[in-house]
Amino acid sequence: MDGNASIKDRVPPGQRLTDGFPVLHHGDVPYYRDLSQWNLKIFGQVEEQAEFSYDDFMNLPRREFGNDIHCVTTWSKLDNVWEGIAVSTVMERVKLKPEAKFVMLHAEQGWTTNLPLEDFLRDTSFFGIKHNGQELTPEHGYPVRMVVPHLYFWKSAKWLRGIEFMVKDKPGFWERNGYNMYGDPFLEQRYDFD
Ligand SMILES: Nc1nc2c(c(=O)[nH]1)N[C@H]1C(S)=C(S)[C@@H](COP(=O)(O)O)O[C@H]1N2
Ligand SMILES: [Mo]
Repeated sequence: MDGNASIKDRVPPGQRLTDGFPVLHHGDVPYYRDLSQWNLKIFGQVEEQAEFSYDDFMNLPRREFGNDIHCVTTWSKLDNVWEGIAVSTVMERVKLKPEAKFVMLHAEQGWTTNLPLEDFLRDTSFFGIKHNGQELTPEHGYPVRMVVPHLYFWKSAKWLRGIEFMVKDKPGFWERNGYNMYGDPFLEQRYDFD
């Protein structure tokens, strides 16, 4: 296989490549002046609720992640390099109840998105802190966003503030508004009827 063919295999059906990094979201960008009140809450089907302060979270060990991202509005961006915190690093501090099967990610201003637990726990999913060498801008989710590259990018909650473990799947913000509950870009699961 030549190089071009393999790039083609990395672009899901109906997607076009962009070199830019478009900004997309519902609602207002939070511009934090002070992160002393910031926290990340872990709740739902856990033995004990947990909460990270900004300093606790930023002091967790980080590593580099490389991936391709696919937005449901049809742009894909290949070869992103991120600095982030592995989901397993956070989960070392959390004891899940056996009933936990789904996750709701909670962002600033009540924005949410849902995904199955096993997709959240995949070793390609992570908490993103830097993108292509730069700290995330407020528009792209500063100080921390979820990154779940194997699903459409709307599952990658910007301005992440909470992780809720659930027994049953429940729709998040876009999922209540016609988007797919799962969102596999290679299967073109864009809308709820796909
Ligand atoms: N908190 C929050 N996160 C969000 C969204 C949002 O509206 N609020 N939009 C999602 C959607 S639809 C997309 S395509 C990506 C866009 O991320 P970007 O602006 O960094 O490209 O963020 C996702 N994360
Ligand atoms: Mo999106």
